[in-house]
Amino acid sequence: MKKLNVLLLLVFLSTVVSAQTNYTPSKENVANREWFQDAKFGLFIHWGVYSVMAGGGDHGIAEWIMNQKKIPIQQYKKLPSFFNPVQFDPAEWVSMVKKAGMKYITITSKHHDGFAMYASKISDYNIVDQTPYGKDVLKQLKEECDKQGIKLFIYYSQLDWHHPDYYPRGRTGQDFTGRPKQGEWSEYIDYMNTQLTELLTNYGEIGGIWFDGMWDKPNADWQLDETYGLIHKLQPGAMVGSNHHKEPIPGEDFQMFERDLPGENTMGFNQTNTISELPIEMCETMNGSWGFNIKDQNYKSSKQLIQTMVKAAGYGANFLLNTGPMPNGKIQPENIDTLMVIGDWMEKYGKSIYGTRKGPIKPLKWGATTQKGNTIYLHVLQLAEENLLIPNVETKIKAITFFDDDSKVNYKITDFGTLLHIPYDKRNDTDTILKVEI
Ligand code: JFZ
Repeated sequence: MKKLNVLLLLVFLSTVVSAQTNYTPSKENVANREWFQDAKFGLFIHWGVYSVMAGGGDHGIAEWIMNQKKIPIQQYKKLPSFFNPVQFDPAEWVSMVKKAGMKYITITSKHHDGFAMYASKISDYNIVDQTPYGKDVLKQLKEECDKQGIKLFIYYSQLDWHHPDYYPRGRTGQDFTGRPKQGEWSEYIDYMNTQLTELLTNYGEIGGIWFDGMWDKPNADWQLDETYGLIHKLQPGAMVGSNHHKEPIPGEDFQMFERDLPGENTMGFNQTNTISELPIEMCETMNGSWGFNIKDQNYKSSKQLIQTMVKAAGYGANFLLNTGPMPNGKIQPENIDTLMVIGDWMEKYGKSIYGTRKGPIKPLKWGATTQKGNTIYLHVLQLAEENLLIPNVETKIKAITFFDDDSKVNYKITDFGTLLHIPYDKRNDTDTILKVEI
């Protein structure tokens, strides 16, 4: 009898932890995963009513300002009335994305503050009902994406600092919000599923859903079987991913890494060093903030960002680079400048990134490798001398040339590895690319 109880408990628990068990991706989904891996480079957009506060004069605060400054809902809900992005021009945004060499956009539809940046019917806490702007930015952006051939992915925060039924509360959004100390968790799950249904039915074909916030209540019953099942039923091609910092859960279609190369953990977020066989993506900020922060001038150089993208590609990962648009609807000019430099680089060297998969040599201090068919692209990012010893590849090398001018690279295969001669005058400051034909 006791054994049976334990068994029943185990069966019960395994359904509580909940994943979309027995999930087999549809044909469209499998095709989209290939598309995704070929695409390699996308724009992340964090935009919400928090952008009005521009970080509040603090470094490192933006979309988290409600929680970090302990702003009660009663006060925070005044923000939408100041949000009026009259200069928002979706055509400008999407053209910029194309010029940057990016293939997709992932935009926040609802962040932790719970405010919907689209026309939600289930809650009037949304951009159309609460802001003087009164228009659905998601719809406008999607229409422009369709026009210009850019895929749109939707970020959705499962964590919610506004909804009363997000209860019991998690690590964040606690008493300061002023919500009653009660709530019906299952009501919240229903609410979330309704919003996701809106997002997956009112905006045409969506690239995927980028979840975030499960980490706020890691042990809650998120009922992912239902949510993931719903998404895959409404749009079988849409890819599901979640920023839970753990190994992918059944029902997910890609794995993501936040501000770290796959498998690395310099930020303290990543809780697994397993890199899944699923498509992978790494997201990164241009300064230190996701949402608009007026004080954060800590911009990474375009060289640094290109090198990170190259290394990510060396792991087979996409690079999702973030911008936090301003409350007037404009993209920060500094970000546009950086994106244009990266775009020029992509136009010249994109062949060594787009459509590639991780190369035979995993990223090392000197650089990374990507591969497409019989060509391995050797990206030399950092090299003090003229000689570079790399691990031998298994297949026979036919020729090695410089990407820039097709001139031959002198090399010697030894027992210890392949020794390459890379003269200083052949160097490219950002990335010296060698083509290895096998
Ligand atoms: C999350 C969000 O909180 C953040 O605002 C942004 O959207 C980013 C892309 O994703 O970042 C996290 C997630 C988890 C933790 C910290 C930041 N955490 O567990 O401390």
